Amino acid sequence: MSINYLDRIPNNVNLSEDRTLQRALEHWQPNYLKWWQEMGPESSQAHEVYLRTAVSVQPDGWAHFGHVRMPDYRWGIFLAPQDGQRKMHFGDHIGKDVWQEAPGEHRANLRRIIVTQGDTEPASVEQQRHLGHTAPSQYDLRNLFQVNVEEGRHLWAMVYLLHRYFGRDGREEADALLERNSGDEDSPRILGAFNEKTPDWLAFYMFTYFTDRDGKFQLSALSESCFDPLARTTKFMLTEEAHHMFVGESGVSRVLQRTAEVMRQRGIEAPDQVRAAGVIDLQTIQRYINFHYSVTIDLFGADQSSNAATFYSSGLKGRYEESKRTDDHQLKDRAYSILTVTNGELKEVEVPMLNALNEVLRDDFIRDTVAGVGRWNRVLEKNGIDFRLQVPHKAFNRQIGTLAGVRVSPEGIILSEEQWQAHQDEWLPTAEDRAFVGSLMGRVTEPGQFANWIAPPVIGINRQPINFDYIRFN
Ligand code: BYC
Ligand code: FE
Ligand code: FE
Repeated sequence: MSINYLDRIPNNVNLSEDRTLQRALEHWQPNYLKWWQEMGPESSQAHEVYLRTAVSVQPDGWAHFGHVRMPDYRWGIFLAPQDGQRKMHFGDHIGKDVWQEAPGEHRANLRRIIVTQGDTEPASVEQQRHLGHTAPSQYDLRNLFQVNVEEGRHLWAMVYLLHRYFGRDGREEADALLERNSGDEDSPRILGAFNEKTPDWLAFYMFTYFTDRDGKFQLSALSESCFDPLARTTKFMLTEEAHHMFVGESGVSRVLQRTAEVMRQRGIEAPDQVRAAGVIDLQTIQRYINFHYSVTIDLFGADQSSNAATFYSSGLKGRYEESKRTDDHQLKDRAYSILTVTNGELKEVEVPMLNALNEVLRDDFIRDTVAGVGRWNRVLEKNGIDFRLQVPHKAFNRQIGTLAGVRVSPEGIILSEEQWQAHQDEWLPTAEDRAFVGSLMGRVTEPGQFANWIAPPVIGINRQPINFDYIRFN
């Protein structure tokens, strides 16, 4: 299971034994590198960045740290070890051996799931490509680049599956993953949130907190898949996801810490006074939360979805922590409640659970998310600030599913179009909010120095000091 770094493409799948596959991937590799140069982190190609690289897929000690130029990062193909005993543990085929090849009758659905997953990875790199110009510290810049190279590797993970298991159409899909681009009018990325902008570092921390957490839940559901190669590759991807969410959670915490400190020291509360002190007001932070939360919960898909039922029953995609659940893992006669609008009111209605599995996963995500927002509030509490952040109502600002386009306040009150128009600037980031946050963004490059609007982290990367040279600018 050790990783072979001697091959042109590092891997632990014995790539050199499958010459056709190796050639196909070696053909894709230069296109990937070209995409990285054109659409990856701007003006960063010569920097040496203190990155971690996987050296083993075992849970302990898989990482090696060292300064590398990002284009030289060893992107490769790493799958968690195979468990030869694995049986299907949910859906219609419970008890049978898991698939080692793509099952013919589910091939199209499986490919579609892999393509959708794969599409998000380069999309996020594209969304974040400008941020290097305004990093608040070397430490943060390094974290951005670490996230970027790992999202690049996640693309590799899905491209491997497409090439290895889907023949010609898989190769075509792998090419298309480099051809769609975030926000492109003619050929956008597949899912909504991945066509939004990530214009500033507050947006970046929100994205890694909320949207990478969609990654955690979707990948967890895919790591249950009865298509074993998908389960094994997503399992390894999950080990990298934890760091992305850490960057988001600790990033927002540090912004809050700095704002709270300044508010306390100067005895100020009003947003304009807080802004005048050069830090981000809590009301703006709340509006960013409202935005990123609502576009991210849309990523779970429609609350009633026959696709979701099919994916589950056929064994392609499980639930979060499927193996730990104690029901029958078939869910044929179970119900689940979803929110709908009936006679102008939000009401819960029971629907067949199989059709509501997107909602089940969304609710798992929401529970996890709310816990972290509680940790953010403790930062405010410790600083003696009364303001509390919260996630908006599930029906707020939705574009997908039953709640799409319904006008609902963050508290969950149904509104007329006029009421919505009159108040939306209090609830979602305005052009002026973004301009203000943008005005704070300036590049800080001295080791150990931080922009005024964010507190330093508690500890450095890999037990290095905070003033370590995480980036060698060349
Ligand atoms: N935007 O029946 P439905 C990550 C479409 S994040 C636009 O609900 P389904 C990462 C849908 O495609 C994890 N369109 O669909 C994070 C369908 O279209 P068609 C990503 C949307 O298939 C940060 C139609 O609406 N992984 O890794 O049940 C950085 C009907 O919807 C959206 C995955 O998503 C949307 N938000 O559910 C880097 C896992 N939502 O067929 C990386 C794989 C739905 O009518 N994907 N639609 O044209 C899936 O499991 C499913 O495709 C979805 C959608 C859960 C996304
Ligand atoms: Fe990813
Ligand atoms: Fe991620």
